[in-house]
Amino acid sequence: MRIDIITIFADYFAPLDLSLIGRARESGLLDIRVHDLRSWTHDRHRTVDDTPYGGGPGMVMKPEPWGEALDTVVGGDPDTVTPRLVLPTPSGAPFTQERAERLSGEPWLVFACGRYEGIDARFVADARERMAVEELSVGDYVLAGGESATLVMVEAISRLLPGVLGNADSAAQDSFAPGAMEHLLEGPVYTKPPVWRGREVPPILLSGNHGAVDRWRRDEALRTTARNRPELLDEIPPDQLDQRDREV
Ligand code: 6GU
Repeated sequence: MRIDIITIFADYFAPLDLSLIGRARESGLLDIRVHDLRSWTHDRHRTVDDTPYGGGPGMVMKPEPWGEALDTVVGGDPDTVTPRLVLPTPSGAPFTQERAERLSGEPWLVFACGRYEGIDARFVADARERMAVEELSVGDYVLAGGESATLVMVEAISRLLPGVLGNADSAAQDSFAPGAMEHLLEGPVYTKPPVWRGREVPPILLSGNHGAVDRWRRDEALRTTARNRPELLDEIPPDQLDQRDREV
């Protein structure tokens, strides 16, 4: 997969050299290119923003650098694939695991990281004429810019690419992944030593009884969900709940 990121803070993306994503880039599974929006300005101050028409607080990002940046990154060849443009914004649709899965199937994504009060709407309208555009939010709070939201989305998408996770099974086991534990949050996990500061690992996890372990994990997932996200329990289709579930 190819991912282009356009930003005025290219240094913000240094973490993409590390860990899982760093290895995926080295192995060629991921081609991530970070671009400085200011390289498409032409004035001495490399201006990317201006005051909003209609008045009001803050600044708006000018359309010209964004338009030139997108033209350059996307290229002129109409025979090659066009990317999907992602606009991180608190006004966007919710970025969920389902969206991450869908986006992980795309060959090419471009993230346009806005700052200040956002990007001039004509840039978005112009882009929509040439490619699919998604405005996405990572949660109901306001960040200073799209950079940290882009890091979140790129990580969630990248780890779903075949070969990026060490254990091919681990993405399938995630909270929010489709399957038997869909709608449930994962419960507690344990590793060695068997006793730490007087606290034992739940003996069932040492029993070797896989059926009993699965049942215990489901019980704990139900308890964790009831405690932290009770509204998720209402999403579970009744036929996916057995008698034991209802007793937890
Ligand atoms: Cl994607 N951007 C900004 N600036 N703030 C946000 C957000 C995105 N998602 C939630 N808050």
